[in-house]
Amino acid sequence: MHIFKTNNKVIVKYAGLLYSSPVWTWDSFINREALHSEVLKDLQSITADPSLANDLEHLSTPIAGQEIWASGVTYLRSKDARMEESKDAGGGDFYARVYDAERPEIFFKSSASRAVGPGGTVRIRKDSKWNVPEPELVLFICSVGTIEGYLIGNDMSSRDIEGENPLYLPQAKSYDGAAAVGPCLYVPDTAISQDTEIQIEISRGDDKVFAEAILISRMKRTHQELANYLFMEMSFPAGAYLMTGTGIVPPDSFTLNYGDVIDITISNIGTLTNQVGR
Ligand code: DO4
Ligand code: MG
Repeated sequence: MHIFKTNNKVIVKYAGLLYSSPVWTWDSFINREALHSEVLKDLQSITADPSLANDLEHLSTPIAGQEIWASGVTYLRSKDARMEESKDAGGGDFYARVYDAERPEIFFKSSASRAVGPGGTVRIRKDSKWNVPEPELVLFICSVGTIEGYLIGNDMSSRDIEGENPLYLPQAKSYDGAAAVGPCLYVPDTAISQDTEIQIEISRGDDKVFAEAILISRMKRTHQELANYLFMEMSFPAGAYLMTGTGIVPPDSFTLNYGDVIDITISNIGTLTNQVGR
C-alpha cells in the first residue's frame, strides 16, 4: 500500500485502486501502530475513486508533523569515503570508530518546512564547492516506536564542509532544501525485504553523469536498532522519519551542479525526482 499527500488530500493506493476521505489528515492517518491493517479497516467503509489519479499529478511533500532525522556510517562505503575526506583534518578515526561502535551516529536533518518533496528543488549551499546527494531508505516510525512504513530520501551533503571538521556536520547536512523525501509513504504488510535495491541516477542535460545501485542488505545495522536509539530519550508525537544512511558515494572528482536532475528509485516504493537549485 502507498499513501500519498496532496495539498488537501491523503490518498491511499491499494491493489491498484485509489481511496481518499475528507476526514483523513496526514498526522492522525499515518501515526498508528499496525498502520497497514488499520488502513485496510478504513478502506472497508469507503469506495475507490479512479478520479483521484488526477490529484496524484500534483503531489506534496509527504510530511506534516514529523521531524527528519538521519543515521550515518551504516554502510562500509560511507565510512571509507568520510575517512578519506576528513583525513587532513585528523577526523578520519571518528568514522571508523562509529562504524564499529554499539551506538550509531544519529543527527537531526530537517524540519518539515525545510524539506522538499517529489519534483521539488534540492539545494547546494553557496559556501560549499563539493556536494553530493545521498540516496537513502527512510523509515517512518510511529509515536510508539514501531516502524510502520518507508520513503525514499536524499540526504544532500556538503562534503568539503563535513571534511573540514566533524564539528561542522550540522552545517554540511542541515540547511533549506537539504532533505528530500517522497514520493509517498510505502506501507507493506511486513518489514521491507532485504533484497530491496536503492538506485540513483544523476543527469546533466542529456548526459547521465553518475549511476549506481546497492542492496539494503549491505547495511551494517538493523532498522529497529536505529529506531530504538532515536526513540530512547526523545518523544515524537506525530512519529518521526529516519534516514538510514547511504551506501553510495560518487567518486571524489564528482560534485553536483545547479540544474542536475537526481532520480532515486527504491524497489516497491517508486522514484523520487528532484532538480538541484540555488
Ligand atoms: O557522518 C557523517 C554523515 C554520514 C551519513 O550521512 C551517511 O552515512 O549517510
Ligand atoms: Mg547520509
